[in-house]
Order: sequence, then C-alpha cells, then structure tokens
Amino acid sequence: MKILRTGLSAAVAIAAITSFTGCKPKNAASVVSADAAQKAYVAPGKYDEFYDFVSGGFSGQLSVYGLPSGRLLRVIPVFSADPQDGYGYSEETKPMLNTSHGQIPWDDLHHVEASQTNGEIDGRWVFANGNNTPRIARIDLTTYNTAEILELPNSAGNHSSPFITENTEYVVAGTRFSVPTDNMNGDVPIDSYKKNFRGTISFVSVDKNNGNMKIAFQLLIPGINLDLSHAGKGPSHGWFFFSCYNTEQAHTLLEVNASQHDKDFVLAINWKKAEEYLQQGKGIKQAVKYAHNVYDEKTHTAASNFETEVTVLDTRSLPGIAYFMPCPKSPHGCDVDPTGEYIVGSGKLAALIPVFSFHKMIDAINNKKYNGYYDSIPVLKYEDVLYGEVKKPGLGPLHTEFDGKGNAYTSFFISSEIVKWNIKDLKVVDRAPTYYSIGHLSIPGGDTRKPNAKYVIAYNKITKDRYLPTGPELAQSAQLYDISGDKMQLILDFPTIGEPHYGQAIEASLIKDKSKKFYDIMQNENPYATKGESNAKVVRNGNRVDVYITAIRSHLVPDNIEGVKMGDEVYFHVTNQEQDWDIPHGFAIKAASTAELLIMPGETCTLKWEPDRVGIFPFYCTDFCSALHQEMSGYIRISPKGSNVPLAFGTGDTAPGGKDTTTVQ
Ligand code: RUQ
Ligand code: CUA
Repeated sequence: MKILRTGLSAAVAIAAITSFTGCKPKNAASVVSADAAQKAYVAPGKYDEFYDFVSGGFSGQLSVYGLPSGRLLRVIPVFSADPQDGYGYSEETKPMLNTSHGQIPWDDLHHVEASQTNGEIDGRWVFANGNNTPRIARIDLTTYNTAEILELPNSAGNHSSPFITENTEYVVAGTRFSVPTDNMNGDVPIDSYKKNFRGTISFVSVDKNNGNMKIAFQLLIPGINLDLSHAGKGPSHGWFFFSCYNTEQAHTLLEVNASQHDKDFVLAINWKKAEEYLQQGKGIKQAVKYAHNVYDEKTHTAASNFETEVTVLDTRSLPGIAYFMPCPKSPHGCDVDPTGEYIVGSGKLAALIPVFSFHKMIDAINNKKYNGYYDSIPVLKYEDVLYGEVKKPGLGPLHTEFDGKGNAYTSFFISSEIVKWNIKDLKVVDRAPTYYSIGHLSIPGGDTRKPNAKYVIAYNKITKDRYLPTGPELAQSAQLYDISGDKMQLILDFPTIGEPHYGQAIEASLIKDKSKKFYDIMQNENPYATKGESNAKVVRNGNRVDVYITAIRSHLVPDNIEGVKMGDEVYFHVTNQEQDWDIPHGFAIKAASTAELLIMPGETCTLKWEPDRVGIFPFYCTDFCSALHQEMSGYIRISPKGSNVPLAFGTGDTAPGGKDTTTVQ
C-alpha cells in the first residue's frame, strides 16, 4: 500500500486532491462522544469480547489484540525471526524460515484470513501471506504458534493472499508481480515483459483434519498485476474473484504507465472448472523447487522439505476457467457480500464503486456475450455484469466489508473516511472520518457469510498527531467504531505493531477455551528432551557437545560445566520441567550469536553456541519466574583446543571440582 502514498499523486485524475493536509478531518477530538470510553472499557481482570488478529505488515509478524479494549495480547512471529522467544533462532524453529533461496528471516505480512466452515469462521487456524518471498503461513489457534509455512514457486509479490474458500478447501495466492516462470530461463530483457512475464494463481489445499497445506494446482494467467481477492460464497461458491491492475502490462513507471486504461479488470476464476481439467489430466507438470516447513507439536521441532513439482493449468488455452469483468480504474479491494451475489471492486482512481452481480455474470457467460478477448481470456461487458454503481462515495476507495444487514462499509484512503452504503439501493447512509488515511477495515466475520457487526476496525496508514510524538518514526494506528446503531461511532484509537494491513476479529467464546496452557512433558518427543533432573547430562561426540539441561523454579541442571574446548560446537537443549500455565523459563549465554530461548512448560528448545575465546561464560534464565529467578544461572568453562580438562558437569554437590577450596587473597 506504500504505492498509494506516492503513487496516486502522479495520477492525473486526482492530482488536485492528494495533499494530505487538505483532507485531514477537522475537530478530531470532538467527534468522540461522551459514552465512547464506556463502550471500549474492559475492566481490569475482565476479558475482551473478541480476539483481533492483525497483520504486522513489514514487521513480518501477527499481533493479537483484544477488542473492544485494544489491549495487545500477544505478538506471534510468523515470517520474521523473533529474539523475544527465539523463533527462527532456536535449532527447532530455524527450518520454519527456510526457502529455496535459503534461510530468509523476514517477510512482509499483509493479510490474515481465518479458516471457515460453511462460510463461517470456525476458529481452527488463521492464515497469513508473505508478500516478498512468496509464502503462506498457517497459525494454530490452540498454541498461537506458526505451525506451517509453504513457499510458492512461479510467484513474485504474493499479495492477493491468503483468501479462503467457504469450507477452507483452498487458500489462494495470486501474484502482484508478473515474472518469467521458474522453469524458464529468466535471463531475459525486462522490455520483453509482454512476451515473457506471466502471473500465476496458486490454489493451496488445506487438509481438513490437520490443516496441512499443499499446492493443488497453479493457474497461469496473463502478465498483469493481481491485487486482492475474495472467494465466492453461497451461490457463487466455486468461484474466486481477483482485482487486477496494470492491464497496460507496463514494466516501468507504473504510477503513470499502469494508470492509462479507464478500466482494468476483476478476474473471475471458476475453480471447480479448473478441478475438472485437472482430473482430465490437462495440467502440465513443471519441475520447480520450493520449501514446505512444518512444525511438529510432539517433537517441538520444525522440518523443512523441498518439493519439486507443481501442476500448472494455462487459463489461456483451457476455456471456462477465467473471465474478465471490466472495472474502473486500478481496482484494489475485491470483496464479496455475505449473500455471495454482489462483488465490489474498489478502483483506487475511480470516483464511484462498481457493484457486480454474480448471476448477471453467469448469464453473460452462458450467453457467450463477450466484448472480445484479453490475451485469449473472454472479456465480459461492463453493463452486462454490473448491478449498479455507488455514486460519489468518496475518494480513493480501497476495501469493503459487510454487516450482514444489507450494508457495506468501504474505506477511503484519500478522503480518509469509512463510508457506509446500502447494497440494495447503493445509497450512502453514513460516513465517519478516520485518523488518518485508512487502508483496510474489518468487521468481525465481515468477509464471511455471517458477520458479527458490532464493530468496524480501521487500519490506518498515517498516525501523525494522534499520540505523544516519538521522533520521526511513529507506531501505526487502528481505530474502533461501534456500528451497532445507525451511525458509526468512534470509540477508541490504539497504536499497532508494524503496519496493520488486514485483520480478522474472532469471537473470544469460539476460541478461548481451546487455548493450550502447557505441553505435557510425558508426550514430549523431542530427541533431546530431558525428563527429570537425574537425566541431565553432557555428551561429547567429536567436537560436538550436547548439553541436556533441565529448568525448573529456580535452578538449571547442570549449572557447572567443564571440559568444553575451543573449536567445539555446543548445543544447549533446555527442557522446561514445569507443568503449570504461564511458567516459561528463558535461556541465554554470554556472547551467543543468536537470541535467547523462551521455553514453554513441557517443551524443549535448543540454542547452538560456538565459543569464541577461552574463559568462563555464565548462562541464566531470562524470564523472571520466581523470587529466586536471579539465582537461576550457571557457568561453562572453555579451555584451549587440545587441553586435557576432563568433561564434567553437575550441580550443587555434584558440580565439577566439588567444594571451593581456594581462599580470598
Ligand atoms: S493492502 S490497504 Cu497490502 Cu491489503 Cu490494501
Ligand atoms: Cu526461570 Cu527465571
């Protein structure tokens, strides 16, 4: 969405209205009414009514807030290594960030989508996209950990993702950047874009029982930019809709060159038809390489495997999969209402919102009423598929969510507001300013068949003066509006971590009781687990030293280790012996080049350490776990290479060397 900040200013159509200060809403403070505080207030010790899973954008993480309080409950590392809990640093979690390009400890997480059954949020998983090095992640809603990451081949700029079908049959991933496919020689001139660059859409299937993802097939599409998408529902189940820009197929100065056409497209994909072709063997198997990383709950360890094949269906030679609906102008959001009949395209540069009718689209397809072809794909006529237009709704429409009572809520970046309009008569019924420049918005369940329309949350791109200033860099900001009445009512601002793109709010009652409290240590199948202090040990194998440590309030066993030498690779396998909620132990050692470990009760985590000098190195628990937490520490002695200090370890009476016999001089 960064494009919008600079990109729109050059677009001729709206040059006059882009100055930010020009559209800053007035009387920002006074619009908050007196009972706002009460509505957002959740008393100390009381629970929020919703979990809000909010993307972290360029932080690569997912934050979890409570609503209506806006309290930050947790940050879940997904595509970014996180020193706070060792994700991406511990030996067990490093494989999660593996890709065909090697270990990549960062990505740009834009969208979150909750798993669905019968078009309703089922509270099992949330999915998130990695935009930069294309990946999809699945987060488990019992552990709130990233359980799986799947890399996407033939792909660049995975933006229109991870939107989901109504029974979580598929999570999709469409390419924002067209590129030569992986099996081609990619060493081609950039100005051969039209000939060599292609877009793809991956349909990733999700196993009903364990959530495991697999690329079922990929669709090859013309070299345009896919922006966002949503699945059909109800009558339109079996279809997927994508907004497309850059139908000009420009490859330079897109802000001007990709804004030439008066209309771009909404791409309608019939994925049931694609499945038929797949079954008929019409797919082409392509040799590719991509990582599939899965975290195993029992071993507390991730494994990374490389897949080597995808099946590709070419939409240009297989009729009936893809149709274009003309859509004014450079559409961004592409949203389907709860009934599944209305598809809303949001042209960033359009002065209206087009609402398409699914059944009119089907009629036009059945009657083969095409207005020609775009790169072999039939183009339908705008008038034939249009239900109607919302006239003069605001400036710079981006995204639309629904309340399930016949209303739609659209975010307007340039005029910085949320506009509520009625789907039947397309009339604007309310508008509320946002502070400032809203991107996405979300209503709990607002993109499903069954919204819970209590609130709409605005995810804003610009924060400016909303909070105490913190230098040039400010946190981004979300805002909460009560929409239970006819008028939207602003009740809360809260700062967010990273750039909040999309969010999915889930009723707490659906998931809170499934939240895991600790791991059963008897079920811990990590090969380096230590169950009970008496099993703690240090084992040398050549220059590899495995330290099996136990942690329990308030000591580590062993806490004195000798006989480790320069050139050794030391693996500290720390097992938390606690079997109680909220008693993690941490582990850090001086000069470690990774991060700490944060080990949950019953779990084992491993820190790899290569000593860089001779001496004594302390290690300790980093999480204040008891009154004697500061005592939870130990020493390792590093001797020169070739030294004959024997390997020894222990604690208390069994510590190497026994009692201290030296005297203070
Ligand atoms: S985007 S602000 Cu990356 Cu979803 Cu529209
Ligand atoms: Cu364990 Cu502090």
